Amino acid sequence: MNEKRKALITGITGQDGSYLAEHLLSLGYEVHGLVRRVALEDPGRRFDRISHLLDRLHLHAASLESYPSLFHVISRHEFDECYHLAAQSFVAESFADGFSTLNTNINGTHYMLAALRELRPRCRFYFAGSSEMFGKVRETPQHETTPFHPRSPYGISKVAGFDLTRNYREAYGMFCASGILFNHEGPRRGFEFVSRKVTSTVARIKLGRADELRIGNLEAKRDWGHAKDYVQAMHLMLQQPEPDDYVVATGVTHTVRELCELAFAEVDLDWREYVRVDEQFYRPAEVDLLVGDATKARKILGWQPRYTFEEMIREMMQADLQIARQGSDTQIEQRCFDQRSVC
Ligand code: G4F
Repeated sequence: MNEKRKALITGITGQDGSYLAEHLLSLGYEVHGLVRRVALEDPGRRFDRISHLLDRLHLHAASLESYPSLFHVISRHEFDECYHLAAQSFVAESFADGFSTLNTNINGTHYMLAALRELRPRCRFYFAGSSEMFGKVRETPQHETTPFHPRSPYGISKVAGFDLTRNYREAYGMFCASGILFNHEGPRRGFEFVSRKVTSTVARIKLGRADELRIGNLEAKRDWGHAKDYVQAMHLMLQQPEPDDYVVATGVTHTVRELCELAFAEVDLDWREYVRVDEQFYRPAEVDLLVGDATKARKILGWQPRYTFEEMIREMMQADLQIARQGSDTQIEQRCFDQRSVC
C-alpha cells in the first residue's frame, strides 16, 4: 500500500495556508502545520480559518524566529514537501517595523532551508515569493525575468528569501521552487488588506453599522486573483521534474477605486457617498502598477485562474454580509479597531 505523502505548511493558520491545507487533504496528503505557541493558547480566535480541519491536521508549535524549534519538528517527521508561507506579509506594517519584518521573513526562510538541508535534503521546498519584489516595475507585464526593484522592507525581505531559495537549489541541489504570486484574496483574507477592508466595511455600512470607508491611494493598480486558485499553483510547482520559479497572476489589473465601485454596487450603494481618502493609509513608497504574465505557469504547470475579479469580490461581499447579518461582526469590528492605524 502507498504511504500517504507528508506535507509541512508554515503559516497554516493564514488565508493561503488554510486553502492549501484543504487542497492537500483533498489529494490524500497527511498535512502538518507549524503554529506559534501563542496560537495554541488562543485557538478560538487564531484557528478560525482551519477550525473545520482541525481533526485532520497535525499541528506543531514552533517559531520562525527559533531555529531549534524548527529543527525539532523537522527532525521528527519525514516530510516530502514543505510549503513555506509564514511571514509578516502586510506591506504597510513593514514600513512601521522594518526590523521585525526583515528578521522574521529572511531568517525564518533561512532557518527552514538550513534545517531541511541538514535533516531532509530530499524534501521539496516551496517559497512564497511576491509581486512586491518587482516594486518599481521595469517592464509591464512582469514575468520571471523582470528585474526586481522592491519598494518596501517587505519587498526587500521577499527578494532575500527568493535569492536564498535559489541558492539552496543551485549550491546544494535541493528541490527548491519559488512562486512569484501577485495579490490573491478571498473571504478568508485578513482585514488589514485593502480588498477585505473594503468588503467588510461595505457590509457594515449596508447594515447601518458604519458610515464611511477611509482609504488610501485609490489609483493604485493591482492584479488580484483568488487565493483558492493560487494554492493549486503552489502544489503543481512541487510536482515538476525540475525545480523552477513561476509567476502566478491573472494578467488583469484593476484600481483600488474600481474595487470600491464594485463592492458598493454589489449592495446597491454609490461608493462616492461613503469613501473618504485618508492620507494615513498612503505608503511612504508605493508600487503603482502590478500586472503579471503567467504564461510559464500556464504552459508548464497547466495552471490557470478560474475566478474573475468580479466573481471574487461578489463572493467576499456575500460572505461579509452574512457575517454582518448574523451579528457576528463584533469580532471584525474589534480587529479593525485593533489595526485602525494600519489597515
Ligand atoms: O491589499 P494591500 O495591503 O496589498 P499589497 O500591499 O499589494 O500586498 C499584498 O499583495 C502582495 C503581492 O502578492 C503580497 F506579497 C503581500 O504580502 C500582500 O498580500 O494593498 C493593495 C494596494 C496598495 O497599493 C495600497 O497602497 O491598495 C492600496 N491601498 C489603498 N488604500 C490600501 C488602502 N491598502 C490597504 N491595506 N489599506 C488601505 O486603506
